[in-house]
Amino acid sequence: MMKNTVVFGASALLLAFGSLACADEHVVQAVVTQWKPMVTFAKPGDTLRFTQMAGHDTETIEGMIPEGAKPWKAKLGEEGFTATVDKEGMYIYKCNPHMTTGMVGVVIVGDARPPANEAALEAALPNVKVGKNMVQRAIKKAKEAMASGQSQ
Ligand SMILES: [Cu+2]
Repeated sequence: MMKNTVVFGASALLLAFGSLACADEHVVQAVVTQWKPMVTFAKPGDTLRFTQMAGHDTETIEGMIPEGAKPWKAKLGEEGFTATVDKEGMYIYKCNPHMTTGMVGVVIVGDARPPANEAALEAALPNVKVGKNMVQRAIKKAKEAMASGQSQ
């Protein structure tokens, strides 16, 4: 009886650790005026960690994340800022100082192809106030990355 309880306890502990270890952290570097990688693949619960952020910030673009997802915004130069992506779909984010020169990144969460909100993002594109063409370019890159299965 006692032994069973101990074994059960150990399994529960393993399960708990297992689910924790399952969430991955993806590093996104700010390199000059680009995100590297520009397109990241993730699963719900993963985090993005932004590095080399001197002179940069990161913020999700309004209307360019899955419905119900939590937007994020780092301060300018905030090193090691992390954002957790809980909802499946595409998230598009920018660096405010360099958005118009193409510093727009995408994280694709989950395995659905196309992502559930891809059409919604494209439909919302006309509402993007600044750097619309760069958002469009990022969506195109994301599609290429999904087709090849490689982050870019
Ligand atoms: Cu920047």
